Amino acid sequence: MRNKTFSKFRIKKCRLCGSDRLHKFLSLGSMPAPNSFLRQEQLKQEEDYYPLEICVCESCWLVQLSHVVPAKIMFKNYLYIPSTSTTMLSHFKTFAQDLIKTYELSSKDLVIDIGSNDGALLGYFKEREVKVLGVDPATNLVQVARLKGIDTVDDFFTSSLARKIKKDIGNAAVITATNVVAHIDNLNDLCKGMSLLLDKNGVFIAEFPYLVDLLEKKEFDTVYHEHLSYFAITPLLKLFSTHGLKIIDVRKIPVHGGSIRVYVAKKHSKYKSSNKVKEFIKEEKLKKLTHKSTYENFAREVKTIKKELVDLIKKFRDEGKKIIGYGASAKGNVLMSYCGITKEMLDYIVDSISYKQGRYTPGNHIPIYPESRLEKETPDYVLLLAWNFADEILNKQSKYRERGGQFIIIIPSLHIV
Ligand code: DWN
Repeated sequence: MRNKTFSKFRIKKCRLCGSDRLHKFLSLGSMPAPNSFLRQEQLKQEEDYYPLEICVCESCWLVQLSHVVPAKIMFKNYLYIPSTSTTMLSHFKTFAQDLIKTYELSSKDLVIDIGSNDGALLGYFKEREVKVLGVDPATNLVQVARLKGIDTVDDFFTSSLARKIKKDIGNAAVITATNVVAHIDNLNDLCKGMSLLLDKNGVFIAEFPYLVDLLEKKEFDTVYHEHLSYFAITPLLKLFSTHGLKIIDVRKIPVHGGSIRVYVAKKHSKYKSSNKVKEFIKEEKLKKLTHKSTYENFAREVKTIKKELVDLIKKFRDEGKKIIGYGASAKGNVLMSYCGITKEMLDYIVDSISYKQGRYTPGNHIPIYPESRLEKETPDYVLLLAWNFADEILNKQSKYRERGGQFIIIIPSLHIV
């Protein structure tokens, strides 16, 4: 079955500063969009492949993808649902409670969540009587949010939508964006919209994977078509200041392999920038994020990991061992595609999300079953494709491990537990 490869989506300019000095440092090959899981009847159809390459802008040092897959293809029907993980649910609950306390939010205040998914985060504000509004383009998830009573706009967040919300509903005391800013192509329009919608002393809080963690823990499989940007504080300072905004605080958070939470306010708001911002900038200088060699070294390390993993799986298969995958994740699809892991190497994958069960992974067509299959079978090894939930999953599968089953974990280094 032929696969159509789209190289036409290559960018010519940096999405943050417009420079054309884009230095490509790693190519992971071409592969389907990472969440495009297939039904049985689609297996014989042609799949669309998109180049997955990463570059760094030598002007503002934003790390970004070299190709942009149209957002409608990736996000109109979306299968990433963080609320399926207890780790993420408790993360959202603590996050919401912390914001309500810090900014003394009440029923008079409006909180808007950009990329609100199934409304899980906003639900924690709503239960405390805070006014909420979700914005998300995934029609399948917007329906779920609305059924939970979370008002949600079924669209991408843009400055024109921000203008409409401001006119129809009013300004926001808080705007949140968890794992969505990295997915947005037009960062300048995002800032314009956010600036329009925030109260004078309003705060925008965004969470996204942190570039330093990606580089240091070699989390190359978090590079996929959905993540257009890989943020550090250095380029973000420039982005926000261009739009009359300032970073007032930064925190490191453990989710998704190491993320940062950035607090942004209007330049003339009552909030002052904390020293944390300067500390992050100093740290990033020490990590040489504005040196091309940093990215060349990362690319070399990734190629080593690929070889180690493929050799290990081939060795186990030659010994007649049975290996399956755990967590039909976007990152897992990138890992399998880049390392050439086929359905002959992994018999099947188990996953907790009902949307994904009964479907097949894009490209290599490995079947996905419910986790309960591991109660009945004991494959010799499980390749943990959702390593960001290692604790939760290893705990959940203690019985499989007591029966002698072992997990192969690749991040931050290849090891078996
Ligand atoms: O930005 C994004 C990152 C944060 O997450 C999204 N664009 C896409 C998404 O990437 P992902 O698909 O790699 O996400 P997850 O949430 O890391 O995928 C985990 C997978 O593992 C899910 O399909 C659910 C599954 N899972 C499971 O089977 N049992 C997860 C847990 C916690 C479990 O116990």
